[in-house]
Amino acid sequence: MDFLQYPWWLRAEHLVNILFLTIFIRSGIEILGTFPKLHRSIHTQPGKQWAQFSIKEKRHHKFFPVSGEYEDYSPIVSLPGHGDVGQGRYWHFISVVLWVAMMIVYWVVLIATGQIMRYIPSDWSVFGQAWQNIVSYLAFVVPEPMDGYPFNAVQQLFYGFVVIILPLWMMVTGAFQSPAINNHFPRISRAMGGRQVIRTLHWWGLAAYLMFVVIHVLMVILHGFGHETSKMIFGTASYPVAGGLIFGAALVFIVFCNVWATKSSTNHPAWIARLNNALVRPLTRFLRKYSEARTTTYEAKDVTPAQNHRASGMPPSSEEYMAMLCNNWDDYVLEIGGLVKTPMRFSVADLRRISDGYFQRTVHHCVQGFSSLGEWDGVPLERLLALVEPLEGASDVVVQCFQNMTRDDDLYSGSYYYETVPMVEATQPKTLIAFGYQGEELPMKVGAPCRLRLETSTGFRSAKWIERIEVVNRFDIIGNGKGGFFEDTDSYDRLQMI
Ligand SMILES: Nc1nc2c(c(=O)[nH]1)N[C@H]1C(S)=C(S)[C@@H](COP(=O)(O)O)O[C@H]1N2
Ligand SMILES: [Mo]
Repeated sequence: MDFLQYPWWLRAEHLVNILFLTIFIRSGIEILGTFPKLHRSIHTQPGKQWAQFSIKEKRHHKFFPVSGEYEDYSPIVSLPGHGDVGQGRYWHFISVVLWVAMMIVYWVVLIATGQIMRYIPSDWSVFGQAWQNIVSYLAFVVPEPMDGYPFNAVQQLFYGFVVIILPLWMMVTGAFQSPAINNHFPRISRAMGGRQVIRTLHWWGLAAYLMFVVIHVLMVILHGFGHETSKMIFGTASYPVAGGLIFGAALVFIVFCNVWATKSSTNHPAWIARLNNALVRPLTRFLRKYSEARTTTYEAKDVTPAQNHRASGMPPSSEEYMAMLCNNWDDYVLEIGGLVKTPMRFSVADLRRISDGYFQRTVHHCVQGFSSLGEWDGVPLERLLALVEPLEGASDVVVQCFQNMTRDDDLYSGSYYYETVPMVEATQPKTLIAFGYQGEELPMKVGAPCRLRLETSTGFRSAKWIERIEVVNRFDIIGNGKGGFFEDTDSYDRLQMI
């Protein structure tokens, strides 16, 4: 086997990989920045993080919703910068979908051609040699390549790690960031240490990529920039000037792509949404169809106590809402109307009766990254829909909230919070109208008198403080027409199963 040459497809993959790496590292940092803390425990209680990338402190004597955790990173480090997590997630998934496709082709070709062996140590002595290579580098002596290989032992181990182990690591830990996947395979998630440990493992992967990039670039310079880039472009070290120039041009192009991506997100967010719809939606549609939440794994002792539950959003502040709250919801009725045969109204006591003791324990996944493990008492929405009987053509269930974002939340403006749920999701067994938590009334901060739970979607769709529910045959005439408050205002994707 000839390992001294670099086949053209390997060189091509190397260049395209640099582009993908820059996009998903930057967009990954954007996502991290919206909840710049790492936890071991699924409950993500403030003050219990083991690492943080922010200097913000928990504010005492003040309600601290999780939107206060947002960090405003510069577009130089994050894509697109300034906490635009909707666009950051679009870029992360667009680049990851393309990158995974490329990596699969690359691995198949590596295996089919036998070139995979260039990255696999031929015997144990390679590890000993690698250690000597490190000692040699520390003395600023560039070690000799191994016989039959274009690189030395430590490089072989290093490349093997980045080409095979690290991508697999990122794919698995990344997949489990998805609420659909994580709640569909709760046992596997648990075996890996749970949602926050997996998030931390994904972060260690990011750290490994960053360290790799720094060391790899240093090595290229140490070995000779022209010499090395000639190998990257032509497969041999014979054309250092041309290699250096072409590789330099490729880097300029990659910077250009990153600047274009950043600017497009700011100036033409809808373009990126369309790109996402074309590339990522097939995957999210698949997950919506085949990944129902399973809830049997968690026990009562695993549940996040209500008072420790991290909350998102400021509760409704209208007098009407307060009056009902003070009156223990005796005056509240949940109306389900719209395109249905029999519009109906349910008091909380009615809901409790129909629920007949039903509850589910599930992991909550906010797009920001915080989590909790809830025990929700409620009625599967399916049962309520069966009572009101949606008419022919009914396509979505609209959940309207008491919360007026301009009035109630300093950080947001816009109208009332709402979310639309396609019938396929609305009738899944774990789609719940929750009115209680661990046998108690639903605390105000988590959505009293009742809230939606969509367990295979990211948290923002689980609308809290429900005022009324309406069955409709189109949602594009509600709000800005994108299907929900954050979809309308913040580039969030309604089909957010990942
Ligand atoms: N009405 C309303 N519902 C909402 C929100 C909100 O701001 N207003 N925030 C959403 C977001 S972003 C998340 S992550 C979850 C959080 O649920 P929790 O507060 O129970 O943790 O509620 C969702 N439902
Ligand atoms: Mo969220």
